[in-house]
This record gives sequence, structure tokens and C-alpha cells, in this order.
Amino acid sequence: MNSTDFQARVDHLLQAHQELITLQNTKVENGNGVFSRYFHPVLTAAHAPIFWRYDLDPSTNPHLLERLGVNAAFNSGAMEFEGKIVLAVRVEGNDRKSFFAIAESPNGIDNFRFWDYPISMPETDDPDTNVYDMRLVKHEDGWIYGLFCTERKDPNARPGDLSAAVAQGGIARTRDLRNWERLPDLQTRSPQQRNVVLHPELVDSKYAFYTRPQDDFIDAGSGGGIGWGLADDIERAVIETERIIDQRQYHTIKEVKNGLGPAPLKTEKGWLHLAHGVRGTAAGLRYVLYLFLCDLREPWQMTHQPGGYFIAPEGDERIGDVSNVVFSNGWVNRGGEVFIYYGSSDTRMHVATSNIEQLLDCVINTPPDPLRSFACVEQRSELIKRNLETMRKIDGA
Ligand code: M1P
Repeated sequence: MNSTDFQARVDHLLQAHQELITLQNTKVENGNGVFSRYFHPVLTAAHAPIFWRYDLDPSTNPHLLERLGVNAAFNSGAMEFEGKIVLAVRVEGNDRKSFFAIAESPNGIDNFRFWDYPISMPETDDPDTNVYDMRLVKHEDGWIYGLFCTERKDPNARPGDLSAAVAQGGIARTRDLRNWERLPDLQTRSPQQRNVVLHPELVDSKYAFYTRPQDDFIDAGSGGGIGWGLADDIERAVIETERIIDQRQYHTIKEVKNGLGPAPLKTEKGWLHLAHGVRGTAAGLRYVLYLFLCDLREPWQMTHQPGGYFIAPEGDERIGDVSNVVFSNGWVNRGGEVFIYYGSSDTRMHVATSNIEQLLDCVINTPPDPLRSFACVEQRSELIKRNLETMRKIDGA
């Protein structure tokens, strides 16, 4: 390639990238009233800057080949920062390793742009093989915390088993989202932890964590459920006692496993939670999102849990590296409007919007799962009966 062609191709790459990241996103109207989807994903692998992927120097890359590809951009923590909405994105290279990178948008709906460098997350004495799914938590102690999964090869794996891994809760903190201080991993009695989240306020002067204890890397075994525990010290966080505040349950959306999403939002009616539930199907696991509400003063006490899912994978969301998955670890309450960020099929990021009033109405007034087909019919028939009476009244008026 001569230097003119080289430059023309670079220009083309940069222009196509610019068009993608500035694409206007619009709301899909006429949803279910609880939340709205948007037409385009907010982030994909192709949103990663060209200069993260290509060597743009003709002397070292005369054919302008992509050198360090990006496979996916998904499962992002979220917060408001300096007037923008920022996502701590799980970016996965073609080599399967994930890392974190901040992308910011003025409106939270489109124009997400990655900062020039990904986060260089310090390691502990026991280096992580993979890090992913960061929850960003603005804590009342003044720090911004990043809670994420750290994964390492299982030292007790059978010879030849190269898949066995140990997942634990990684903790880091920052003031500017650029410089991060790594703290020791959370210690609990469980052999596996994923989906660890920090409660944004101290409880009894202690740091409160949501956990997801499991016996095994993939299977919950005798464990599972969303746990709650207190630690005296964030710089050496140890939880002695975990209590399960949201059990998984037979023949529900969270039969196989569940896990908390982002840190809860504080509302006048309680702590509003978003979580994921997983069930098994002949086609593999299906991940959906659900809501629940906990008491303001005793955040470990659930007060309301609507039956069924809040968001399930739909259309193109159903297809990706791990199909039939929606997963959320970030949402933002901006003056009552709620931006819900969710990854689809471990491949890309979307936004859905709602507001606190609608979400509270949904979580308080949607009936719980009656757990049996007969009871479900009774529940639905009661709604039908009331609606038919209402419709008759309207017709007769
Ligand atoms: O592949 C689906 C999800 O699997 C894991 O979630 P969980 O721990 O609940 O099984 C995580 O690896 C998550 O990132 C991923 O989206």
C-alpha cells in the first residue's frame, strides 16, 4: 500500500468510527409502560477507538492490519460524573481477556465515547487472570468504589482441566476514575463469589456488601441467592456472616442462580434493586432482569418483589457470544429519570429508560409470583374480571 492509499484507509476507518459513535439514538415508543428500549445499542466492540486496535504507523504496519482486535463491549457499571453519564465498560479483547474502560456521554442515550486509555487496574499479590462486571458505587465515605469479579485458575483443578476457575470479589477505589487504588479482595466463607456489590451507605458504621456465594464457578450447588454481609474495614474487607436476602427458587426466573446488578437506588419507599435471574432451558441458560425493593432502615429486609421479569432479551439482544442473556450492573438516577444500562448476550451495551415513580409503581403493585399454574390463572382471572367490569362501565357511560 502506498502512503496515499494508507492515509486514505486510515481516514476511512476514522470517519466510519466517528459516524458510528455519533449516531443519534431514539426511543422505541409504545413499550409496556414500565420502561422504554432504544433502537441502537449504546456501545459495541466497534465503538472502541481505532487507535486501540490498529497500528497507525505505516513503517510498522504497512498493510494497515488490525493488530489488537476488540471482541465485545458489555456489562458496564454506570454513574454520573462531572455532569456526564459514564460507563465502566467490560471490554473484551480478541484474546478473551476483559478489562475496564470508561466511556462518557452527555445525555446517556448516545454519543458514548471511550476515554483515550483503558483503566490500568492494579493487581494484588495474586494476579487476576480476568476481571469483569464492575459496579461503580459512589459511597458516603467520599470514595468511588469499583467492585468487580476477579477470576483466577483454580489451583486445585484436576490435571488437564483448564476451565476450572475461582471467582472472587475484587475491590478498588478512585476519586477521578483514572487513578485506581486496588484493595484486597473481599473475604467470605464461600469458595466462589461473583456479583459482589457495595451498599452506598454505611450500616451500623460498617461497610455493607451484597454477595452471591456459590459452591462452584458455574453452578450454585448448595449455595446461590443474593447475600448480605457487613465488614468492619474496607481496606481489609472480611465478611464473617452472610445472610441470603433473595433466594433462588424452583420454577421461577431465578431457579438456577441470581445475582445483584448495580448498587440499589435510594427512594422514599425503600432501596430499589435490579438483579438478574437465570433459568435452564434445552437451549442453555436464559438470563433476565428483575426488580425488588428493600426496607430503607433495614436494607437486608425485602419488602416487595414483583413476579416475573422486568427485562428479558428480545430480538437481536438474544444473539451473541453467550446468547439469550441480558445482564445489568449499572443504572443512573438523574433527577428521577432512570437510565438502565444492560449488556445483551455478552456482546454489546444497551440503555433503557424509566423513572423512579414508574419503577416504584411496578415493584410495589405488580403481584408476586404465585409459584403454581393454578394460582397464576386465579391471579390473571382476577385482573380480567376487574378489567371487563371497567370496560363495561366505560361502554355504558
Ligand atoms: O454469561 C452470562 C453472565 O455470566 C456470569 O454471570 P453469573 O455470575 O450470574 O453467572 C458473568 O460472567 C456475566 O458477566 C455474564 O454476562
